[in-house]
Amino acid sequence: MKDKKVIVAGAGKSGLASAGLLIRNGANVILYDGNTELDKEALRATFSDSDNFEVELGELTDEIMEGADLFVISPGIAVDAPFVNKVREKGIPIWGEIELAYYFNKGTIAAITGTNGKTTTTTLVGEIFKNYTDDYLVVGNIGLPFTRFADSTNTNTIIAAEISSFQLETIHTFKPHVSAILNLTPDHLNRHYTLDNYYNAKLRITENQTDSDYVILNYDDPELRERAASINDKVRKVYFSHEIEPEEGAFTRDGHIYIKEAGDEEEILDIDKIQILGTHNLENVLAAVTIAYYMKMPVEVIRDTVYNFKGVEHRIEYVREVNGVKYYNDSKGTNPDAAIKAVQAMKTPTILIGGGYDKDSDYDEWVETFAGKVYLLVLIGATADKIEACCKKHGFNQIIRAVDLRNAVEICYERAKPGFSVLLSPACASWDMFKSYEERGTLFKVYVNGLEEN
Ligand code: UMA
Repeated sequence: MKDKKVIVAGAGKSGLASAGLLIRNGANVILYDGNTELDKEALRATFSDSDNFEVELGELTDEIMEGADLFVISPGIAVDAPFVNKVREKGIPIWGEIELAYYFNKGTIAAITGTNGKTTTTTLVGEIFKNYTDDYLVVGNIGLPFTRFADSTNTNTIIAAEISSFQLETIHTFKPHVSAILNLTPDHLNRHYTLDNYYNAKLRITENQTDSDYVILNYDDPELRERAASINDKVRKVYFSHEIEPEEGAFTRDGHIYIKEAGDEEEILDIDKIQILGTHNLENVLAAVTIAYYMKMPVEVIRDTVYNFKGVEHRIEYVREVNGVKYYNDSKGTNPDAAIKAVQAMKTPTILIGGGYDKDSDYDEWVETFAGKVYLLVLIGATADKIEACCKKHGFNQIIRAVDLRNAVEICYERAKPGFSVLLSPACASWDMFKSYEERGTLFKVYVNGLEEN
C-alpha cells in the first residue's frame, strides 16, 4: 500500500478505521463521504499528524478519482450507487473494508454470518477465545471494524468476526478458517433487491475456503440446508442441529450438547446450565460451540464460557422492573424474524414497541405471533402506517401511535398492569430516528431507568 493513492468511501466507523490502517501503512488516503453536512475539519483532524490524508465531501469528481489505485468501500454504501458505478467504469479496484483488513491480517479467522444471532454467536465465540488466550480479537459488523486491528495481528491471533451480507458483497480473497452461516431469512431487501441476491451474498463467506477449512451450517434451517448444496465443495461442511444428529457436527441428546467428529462423539455441556433463553439462543450456543471446537478450543474452556455467558446488550436484554412490570430492550430486533423470536421469548402479556426505518420487510408473520401474547402495540417511526395496516389485516387492533420513543415508553408505563412485560423489539432498523440500533436501545434504557415506582 506504500505510496498508493487510496480513496476510502464512507466516513463512518469502517471508513475511519480503514483510513487509519492505510495511513499507518504508507498510503496516500482520500476519505470521501457523500454527506456535505459532515464536519470536514473535524474529520481532517482525526489524522492531523499525517500529510498523506485529505477529506472530500459531496460529489465524487473525476479529479478526486484521478490516478487512484484502490477504492475502499464502507458496508453501508450500496455497491450499485451511481458514484460506485463510476469508480467501476474507471477500472479502479473496489475492495470492501473486510477485504482491506484481510490483506493485512495474519491471524486465523472464524467468520460468522446469517440473518439473526450473529452478534450473540460472535460475542460468545469471542468470550471463548478470551478465556483461552490474550491474543484474540472480536471484530466486524458487531461494531468494531476489522481494519482497526488488522495490522496488529500475528500468526497466533485468533479472530471472531461478525460479517454482514453488505460486507460480503465486496470481498475478493477473504478466507476464514472456520465460517458459519447461522440462518437465512428475509432482510435488507431494499439493498439486495431479491432474496437470491441476499442469500448468495451470505454464502460468499465460503467462496475462498479450501479443504483445510470448515463451514458450520444450521441443519434446522430449511432454506440454508437447501442452499448448502451450492457451497464450494472443497470446504468441509459441518452441521449443528437440535432436531437431528448430523454425521459431523453438534447436536442435542438427553439435555446435553455433543459434537461428533470423524465418527467420535464428545459430550460438550449440559443445556440446563445455559443462561440465555429461547430456542434461537440454543441455536446460537450450538453454533458458537461448533465454531470454537473447530477452532481447536479446549472443551473445558468452551463449556465454562457458555455456562457463564449472560447474553448481549440490546438482544432481549432485561432492563428493570417498575410497578411489577418487566422491561426488555430488544433494539437489535431490526427485522421481523428477530422480532418474532423476542415476542416468542416473552412469558407474560406484553406491550410491544415496534416500528422504524423501512427496509421493505413483510410484517405478516411477525403480526401473526401477537395473538394471545401482545396486549398492545405502540408504534413509532417510518413504518408505523405499514405495520398498522398489516395488523388490521390480521384483526389485531390494539394499537397506539407514539410521537417518539420517549412517548412510547410513557404510554407503556401508563398502560402496563403488574405482571406484564414491556418489550422494545421494533422489527425494523433504527435509521429513520436514530444513528443506530445501539442508540435506540440505549435511549430506551435511559427512559426506562427514569420511570418512577408508585
Ligand atoms: N455514505 C455515503 N454514500 C452512500 C451511503 C453512505 O457517503 O451512498 C456515508 C454516510 O454519509 C456515512 C458513512 O457512509 O458517513 C456510513 O458508512 P456505513 O453505513 O458503512 O457505517 P459505519 O459506521 O462504517 O458502520 C458499518 C456498518 N454499517 C452498516 O452496515 C450499515 C456497521 O453495522 C458495522 O458495525 C461497522 O461498519 C463496523 O464494521 C451496523 C449495521 O446496521 C451495526 N449493520 C447491518 C445489520 O447488522 O443489519 C448490516
